[in-house]
Amino acid sequence: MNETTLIAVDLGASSGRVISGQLTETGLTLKEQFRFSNFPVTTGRDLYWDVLKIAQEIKYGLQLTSQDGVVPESLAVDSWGVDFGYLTSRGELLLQPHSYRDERTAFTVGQLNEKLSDWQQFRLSGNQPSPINTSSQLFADRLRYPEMQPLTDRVVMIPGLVTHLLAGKADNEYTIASTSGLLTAGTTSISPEISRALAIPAMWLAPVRLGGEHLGPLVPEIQREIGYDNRMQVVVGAGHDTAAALLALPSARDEDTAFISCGTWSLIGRQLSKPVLTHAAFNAGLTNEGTFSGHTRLLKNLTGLWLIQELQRDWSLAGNMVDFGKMTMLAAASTCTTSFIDPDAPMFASPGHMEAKIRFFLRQTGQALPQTAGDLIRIVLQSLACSYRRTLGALAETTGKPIRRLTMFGGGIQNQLLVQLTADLTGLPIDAGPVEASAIGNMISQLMVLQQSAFDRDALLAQIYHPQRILPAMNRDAEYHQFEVIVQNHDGKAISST
Ligand code: ADP
Ligand code: LRH
Repeated sequence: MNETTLIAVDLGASSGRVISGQLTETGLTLKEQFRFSNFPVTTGRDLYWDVLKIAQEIKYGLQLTSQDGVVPESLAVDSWGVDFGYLTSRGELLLQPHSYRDERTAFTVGQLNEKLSDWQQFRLSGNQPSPINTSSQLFADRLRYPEMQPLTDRVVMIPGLVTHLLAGKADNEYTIASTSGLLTAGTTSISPEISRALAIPAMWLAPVRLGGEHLGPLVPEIQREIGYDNRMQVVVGAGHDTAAALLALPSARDEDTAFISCGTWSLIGRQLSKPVLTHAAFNAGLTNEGTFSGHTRLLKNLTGLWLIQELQRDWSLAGNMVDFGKMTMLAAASTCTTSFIDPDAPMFASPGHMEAKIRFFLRQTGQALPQTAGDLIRIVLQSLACSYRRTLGALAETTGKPIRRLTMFGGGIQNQLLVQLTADLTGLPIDAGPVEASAIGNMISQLMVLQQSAFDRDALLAQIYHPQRILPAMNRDAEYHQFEVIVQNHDGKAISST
């Protein structure tokens, strides 16, 4: 195997990172060259992503990489799902991209449902209907900005938009497009029924590329700015962060294993050969997204460490900076094991006032209030772990196969309390790692594109995949049942339990 150096630009909803990876005979060595914060910017009415700042930060990260003496062969971008930008035929960005947390879709969801019911959306696309989906956002924008329709030439999802800004070229890749709510389930085609019903031109997003592709070098001005020549090629790899991560996880392919991606969101699912389009999957809130090779990730999008990020932001605005490591320590010292929130209650989805919202939920449900910051964090973490158990039950039921093992990855596994609580609450052994699964998978997808059949993924994973095994340490069934009662009473919905 020749030595190869790759760069993964991994964009999360809380931070972006530029990571270099050196592939040698003995494995893949990662180096985080630069990490920058990323959060939605409010203008009062709207919530946007600052995509030019993201591009600028990536360029800075690439400059640092070049100063570090790294000479990469290729680069690919992966990101969070669903969000996008509108491009004119001259390649100009028409509108600052909205964040999926922007509330404009709340005003048009009724009209959307008149065109397509939730069940129709699910049956056609395999995606769980949601106001955050690209389809819901494009529909809302069509009503809000009719003047933009004739100016729009293409709609590119975030990884494509970023490569467009850096390399002057863009394509929508299958894994990221599979989060849009617009593809016919399990295919790369825009659903004609959805496109027609919502009046979203299919040609805006098409063609959707399966298996990635080679795009070309960065634009010459950016090469000069960074200090690279045009040897470094931009590749379309696995565009969606979760799909990228699965390429780095051999155990995610095992029949008896479910994965939990721990970041701003928690994504809980299994890899399958084809989409599950049953009423049971729909009612369980599951969604079918795509893998890099065109198979299915059946999963549920749950609120994740967003709650912890927002508590941290609340407190830092009040002058109390506390890092994630310290937050975990405070929670570990808390004895507050009997209060719970429903992390997916709609009130927690929007930014701001997270501590007040959690206290409101606890008061509303007649539970003990936290006495310390550690209690508050502990309540969030144990509620997240309970919501994982709840979803695993639904996933096992829907797929008709028991789950005997979990694989957890993403930044959130650095929170060892969350991982242990997940093991305790589910009673399942967990293989935790790697933290940077998305970046590793991003690099693997580049090698799949560049080296094709000469690349042996299994051999590489055998060298580099060394997860930490976490076993259940105590039975927390009583806590779980208490969580179920709280959640059930709060939203009045039916539950499925393990
Ligand atoms: P995203 O890709 O969505 O931006 P990440 O996968 O980077 O998210 O995960 C971010 C989360 O990981 C943070 O919100 C935080 O809760 C958790 N985290 C990061 N570093 C640590 C740490 N040192 N200790 C505990 N938790 C951490
Ligand atoms: C997680 C994720 C998830 C959701 C969300 C918007 O990073 O990709 O799959 O779609 O972002």
